[in-house]
Amino acid sequence: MPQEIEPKTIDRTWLGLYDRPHRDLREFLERAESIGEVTRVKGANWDLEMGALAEIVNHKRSEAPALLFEGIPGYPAGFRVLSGSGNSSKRMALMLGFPMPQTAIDVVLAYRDRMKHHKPIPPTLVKQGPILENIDRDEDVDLGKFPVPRVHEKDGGRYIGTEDLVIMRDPDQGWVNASTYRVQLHSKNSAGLWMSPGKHGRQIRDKYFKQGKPCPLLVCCGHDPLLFLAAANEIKFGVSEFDYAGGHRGEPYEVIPSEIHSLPIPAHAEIVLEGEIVPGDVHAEGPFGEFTGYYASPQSEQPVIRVRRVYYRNDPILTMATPMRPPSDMSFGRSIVKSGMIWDAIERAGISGIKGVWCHEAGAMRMFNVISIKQAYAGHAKQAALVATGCQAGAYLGRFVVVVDDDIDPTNMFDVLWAISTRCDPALDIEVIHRMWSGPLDPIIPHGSPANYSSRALIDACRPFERIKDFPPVVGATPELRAKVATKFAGILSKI
Ligand SMILES: Cc1cc2nc3c(=O)[nH]c(=O)nc-3n(C[C@H](O)[C@H](O)[C@H](O)COP(=O)(O)O)c2cc1C
Ligand SMILES: [Mn+2]
Repeated sequence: MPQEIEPKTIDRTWLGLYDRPHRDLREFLERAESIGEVTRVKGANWDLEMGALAEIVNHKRSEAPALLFEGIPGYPAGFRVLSGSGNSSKRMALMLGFPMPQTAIDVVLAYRDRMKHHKPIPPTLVKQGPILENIDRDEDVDLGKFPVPRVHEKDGGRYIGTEDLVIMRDPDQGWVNASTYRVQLHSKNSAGLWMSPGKHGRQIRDKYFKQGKPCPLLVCCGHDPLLFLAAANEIKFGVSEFDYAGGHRGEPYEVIPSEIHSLPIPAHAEIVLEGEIVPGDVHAEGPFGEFTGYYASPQSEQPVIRVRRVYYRNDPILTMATPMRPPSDMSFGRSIVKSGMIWDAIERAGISGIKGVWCHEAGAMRMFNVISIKQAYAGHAKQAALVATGCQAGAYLGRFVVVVDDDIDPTNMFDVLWAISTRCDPALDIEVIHRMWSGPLDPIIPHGSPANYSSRALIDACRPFERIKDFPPVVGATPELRAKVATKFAGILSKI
């Protein structure tokens, strides 16, 4: 058998405009700007103005452009902040190497196709890269040199890590996890780290702390948005987000071993902090306005990162995500990826007939997820709902999973509510599952509760399978009648 050789760009097209992935965040921004997907903003203050502008712009319209803040008062002219790197169908497709999308579902479908042959590609070790242009060591570390935003009015401070990667090595198995956890600026060389119970970084931290050891880490605060996509989504424990993102890119990321802990620094990143958290070394952290739309967890004592190295490029770009009452500068992009991941998980569980998945932004991209299926047998709908609510991509902080027939567009809230209203008999078709994975950010869990659980409702809004054939027919003209009448009265219709 000849060995199967997969060309690098087998299924990658970057909107049909490029034949290789962007090298880094800067090249991604150039490409996005050339198709009108970036707006530059001069003169916004780090203190609340960038956060409020992100809110105004993203509440004004869906798929708003990314905002590149430059000329930030009080900072060197070239030091920039970026909001909303991947928050549109086009930016998401550009990031992942997909064709030009017409709708969000096109991106979800492309993601699902990609995952049929996606293979993780581990990073390549290199010695040099632009991230080494500047290195501040020990007493020269001063996080205050970056225009770190205070995002919302009731936040407990400034957050240097929002669209970040917290990079740690599992002490037992040696694999590297890279995930998005919020990081608050405490002083010129210290920062706070908040990780919810169950998250991989939290599990890894606990392994070090149980042995009484410090947990070494890097915080990358500006990078290719594809790395953020991997870091901010629940992928398998034991699979490095670097490898997963590399698999989408079709080429390995280049990484440089860090000076103190030999952790992988993305060679083309913008700003990377290196340090460690130490058992018992804590400081007040938060509150922080979160993605559910609430300040759900009050200030609490959290581990302190003692920062001993800061690596940064000339004129660095800090990436910022602005959680808020949705929609936000990341909610659209996250709906796309979460929908693709849950769809993929249902199919990997062996279930057929899935026609669409959409995790609504109004449900904070996790809490109101709709699946449409072509029912093939009794119990099909509930089987899909159970996987969607229990799979790794869908389990954390979920709430409602709704399954609808394939004549309902899962992205259309009006149609979904019509299906729930008319095809779901609450006593029979709503299943409640108790004590599922959640955490302190869940507004339904009382402050300080040690029980980080919440329940799920699985809503079967499909026609009952045994009655599919004789369920009352839907009222509406046939396509033929509609077309005939629309043609005859085209003149009137064009004025309405
Ligand atoms: C902008 C943003 C900020 C986030 N902040 C946190 C956080 O502070 N703590 C946390 O536990 N999860 C946070 N998350 C969610 C995690 O990134 C997500 O659950 C991810 O899958 C965690 O990685 P892991 O699966 O390797 O644990 C955030 C997500 C986003 C998009
Ligand atoms: Mn992980």
